[in-house]
Amino acid sequence: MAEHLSQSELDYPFKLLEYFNGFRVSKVIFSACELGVFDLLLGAPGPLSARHVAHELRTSVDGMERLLDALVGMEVLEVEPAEGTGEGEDSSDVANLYLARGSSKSLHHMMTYQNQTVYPLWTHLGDAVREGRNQNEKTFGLQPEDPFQAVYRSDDEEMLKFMGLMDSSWILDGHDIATAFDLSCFQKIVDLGGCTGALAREMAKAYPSSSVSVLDLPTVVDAAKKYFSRENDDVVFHSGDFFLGDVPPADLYVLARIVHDWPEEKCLSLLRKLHDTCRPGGGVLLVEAMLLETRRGPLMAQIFSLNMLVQMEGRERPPSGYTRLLNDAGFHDVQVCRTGKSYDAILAVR
Ligand code: SAM
Ligand code: ASE
Repeated sequence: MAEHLSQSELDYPFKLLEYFNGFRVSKVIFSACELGVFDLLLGAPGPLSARHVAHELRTSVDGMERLLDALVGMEVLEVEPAEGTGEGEDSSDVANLYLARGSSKSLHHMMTYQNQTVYPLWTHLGDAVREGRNQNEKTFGLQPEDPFQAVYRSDDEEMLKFMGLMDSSWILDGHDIATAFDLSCFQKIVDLGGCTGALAREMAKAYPSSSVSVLDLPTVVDAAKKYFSRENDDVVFHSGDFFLGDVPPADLYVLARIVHDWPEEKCLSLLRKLHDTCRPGGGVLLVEAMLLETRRGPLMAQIFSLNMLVQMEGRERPPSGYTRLLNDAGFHDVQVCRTGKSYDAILAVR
């Protein structure tokens, strides 16, 4: 192990200390987000003092001062001269674009979900590693047949939070995924487990002469139509269960963040069904955060793989893992496209 650490790390473990603080650093952002700090600053005509922010958001002045100071330390906020009061806090462009609730590229749902659902699960990472299974029972008192019964536990609120998280990923990566390969030859595209339809809309935008539809569980489709629909929506929704019964016929099946949720056998039986349903020349597009062939990175994909252990039943894979699954299901000509962002694309044809 020691040879992987630089000499300066041995003199003083800068990198390790930074990792130790990772949880608290992200908590600063999540808490500021939930308190409404970024929305207030975005809406304000100029920089605001900590006292003013505390007053508006009904928090302690002392606590808010320390929180804002930390956000300045993280370069999420900037200190500007403010009228009358001397100095004040102002949002950086990045905070206005990604952290404020109202912005078109807001990652608010991603932060809420990490903070309220992912972090509690990760409290039990050690147990997940020891036991080799997810921690839904310990964390939420649920051990259902299927991990999505835990994801969508109880009320609509949990489901909407998860759907918000899924939706927000495609704000960042949707266009790169839709255009990773030229998919214009596929007339009918079905996004299986397509959730809110966010990626499907990117596909419809990139391939205007193709028809794009989404299949998801009935309750998810109802919520997608009710809370995530667009004016002049060009995406059609179908209710169903991709493990039970038939899937709608298509030239291209998209499986975005589906394979990584499930154990190998379930993935294989789903892929075999798609192989049997699609015509020759038809294909399947997998969208996942792909590990390097050596599994030595990227760190984000390694962390996602642990997240699948803690919350789901699946894992992240290197290219060879997807190639083998696809070949075993009967697909050929597997092509891999790394986008350089969080998610990558894998295309195979029948
Ligand atoms: N593809 C979307 C994306 O990447 O943003 C959502 C991925 S999410 C991790 C998995 C999706 O599969 C959820 O929308 C979930 O409701 C759906 N799903 C889970 N089990 C399903 C089943 N048996 N049949 C159809 N959809 C299912
Ligand atoms: C899934 C994706 C996610 C299932 C559960 C999930 C994510 C969080 N929980 O398919 C998004 C990826 N983010 C992380 C932290 O893994």
